[in-house]
Amino acid sequence: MSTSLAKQGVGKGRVARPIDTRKGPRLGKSARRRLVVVANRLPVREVEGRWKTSPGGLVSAIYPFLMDRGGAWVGWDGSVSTEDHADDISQFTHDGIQICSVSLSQSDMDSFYYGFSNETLWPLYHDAIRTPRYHRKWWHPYREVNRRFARAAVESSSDHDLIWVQDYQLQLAPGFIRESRPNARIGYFNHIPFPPEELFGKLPWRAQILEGILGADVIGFQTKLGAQNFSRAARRYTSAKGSDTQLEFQGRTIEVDAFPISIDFDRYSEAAATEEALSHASKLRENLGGRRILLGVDRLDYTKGVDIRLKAFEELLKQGRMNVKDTCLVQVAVPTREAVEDYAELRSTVEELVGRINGEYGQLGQAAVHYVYRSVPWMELLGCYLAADAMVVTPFRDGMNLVAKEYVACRNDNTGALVLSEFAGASLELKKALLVNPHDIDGMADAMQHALTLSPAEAKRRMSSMRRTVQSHTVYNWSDSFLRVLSA
Ligand code: ADQ
Repeated sequence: MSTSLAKQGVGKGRVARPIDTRKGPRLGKSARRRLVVVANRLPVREVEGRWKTSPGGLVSAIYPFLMDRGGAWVGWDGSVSTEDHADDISQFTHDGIQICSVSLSQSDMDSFYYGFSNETLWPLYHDAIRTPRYHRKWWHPYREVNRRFARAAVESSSDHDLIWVQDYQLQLAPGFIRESRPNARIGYFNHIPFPPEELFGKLPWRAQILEGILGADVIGFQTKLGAQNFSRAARRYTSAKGSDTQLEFQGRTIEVDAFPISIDFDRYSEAAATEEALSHASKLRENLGGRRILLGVDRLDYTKGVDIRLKAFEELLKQGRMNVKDTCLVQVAVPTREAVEDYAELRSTVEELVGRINGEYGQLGQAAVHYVYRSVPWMELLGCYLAADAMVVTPFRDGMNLVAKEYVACRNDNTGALVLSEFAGASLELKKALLVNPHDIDGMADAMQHALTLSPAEAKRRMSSMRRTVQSHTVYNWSDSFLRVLSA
C-alpha cells in the first residue's frame, strides 16, 4: 500500500469544545491497551488549513480514552477526490492520537456511500420504509472501501491493541482485519437497528455481510432485539452456532449483546443552564409570540417521521383541537444525503406540507409551522430544547435517537414533555415519555395534545424519572461497558 504521509505532523488545530479526559472509560490496569477506532468519519475536520476536533457523541465518548491510553482513529476526512486514490492513506497526529485518513473518490462516494450504504443497507435495516436497491455494481466498491479501511486499521495497530469498528458502512472490515490479525481483539458496534432475519435474508450478499461482522469478538447493538436478530440471521445464513448472546464461528467464541448508546448528560445539563442557552430560549419564545411550542429536531431522513408528525399537527388544527393563536410547531431539519433521490423527494414532500399547513391555518405574523432546513449551532439547539413545551420524536424506526435524550438532559427544571415513537431504541429506556405508534396519525395527534395539557405535577414526575435514567446511563457508560467486554 502506498501510504502518503504528506500530512504527518500537521494537526495542531484547537479542540472545538474541550473534551473532559476524566470522563473516559475506566478500564482496569490490566486493560491498558491502545485502542484503534475504525469509523466512516474521522473525529477531526480541516477548517482553514487547521485540523479541529469535530463535536459529536461518538467522538466525545471515545476521544478521552484515546487521549488517555493512546491510539489511532481510522476514518474518512469528508473530502472527495475527483481522482481514484484507491490506496491513499494519510497519517498525522492530533491531540496525541494517530489519525489515519482514508480517501474516497467521487466514484467511491456514489457506490460505497450513497449506493450500497445508504440506498441498500439503510432502508433494509430500517424496516424497508423505502425500497432497498440491490445493485450489483455497488457491492464490489463496498467491499473494496471496507478492505481499504481494514488495511489502514492493520497498519495502525499491533496484535495487542483493541480494534473497534463502528457501524453499517464498515460491516466487512472486522473480517478483513481478522485475516491479518488473527489474535487481535476486534469489536463491532451497529448504531442503526438490525432487522429481523426474514427481512435481512432478502439481501443478496447476506452471508458475506454476516461473515464480515463475525470477524469481531464482541458485536454490539443498541437493543436486545437487534442482537437477537443478528444472532438468528448468523445461525441461519452462516456456519455460526450458538445462542442469541454467544456464537461459535471458525473456532472463536463471539459475544453478541445490547450496548445502548447515550449522551454526556452533564455537558447538556450544564450548558442548558448557561445565560447563553437561556437567552436563546427566551428570544425564540418572544419571536413566536409567547405561544406554546411543539418541537421537532431531526436529520431530514425518511426514517425520522417528520412528514407524519406534520400531518398529525395538521389534523389537530383541522379538528380545531389546536389553534395557531396559541400553539405552533417548530421543525429544525438538518440536510443529509441530498444526493440520494429519496432524500430530495422527502424534502419536497415536507416543504409542500409546511406550505400547505401554513397556507391553510397560519395567520399573517403567526405561522403554524416554523421550519428551517439547516444545522443550527449547538447553543441555539439547546435554546430550542429549553423553549419547547413538548418535544416530538416520531421515527418509524431508529437505532436509539439521541435527540430525545438531549431534550431530557436540558430540562433542568423538570418541565416539558416528550412524545416518543415506540420504534426508537430510546423508548426502551424513556418509558415515561408519551409513547406513540408513528404509523397511527390519530394516536400521534392525541399524544401531542396530551403533551401540552399534562398537569405540572405529572410533567415533573415523568421528566424527573427520564432525567434520572439518562443521567445514570451516559455515553461514557456505553463506551466503558463495550470496552470492558472487549478487553476481557
Ligand atoms: P442519527 O440518525 O444521526 O444517528 P440521532 O441519534 O438523533 O440520529 O443523532 C442526531 C444528532 O444530530 C443529535 O446529536 C442532534 O443533536 C444532532 N442534530 C439533529 N438535528 C440538528 C440540527 N438541526 N442542528 C444541529 N444538530 C442537530 C445514528 C442512528 C441513531 C443513533 C445514533 C448514535 O440513526 O439511531 O442514536 O446514530 O448511535
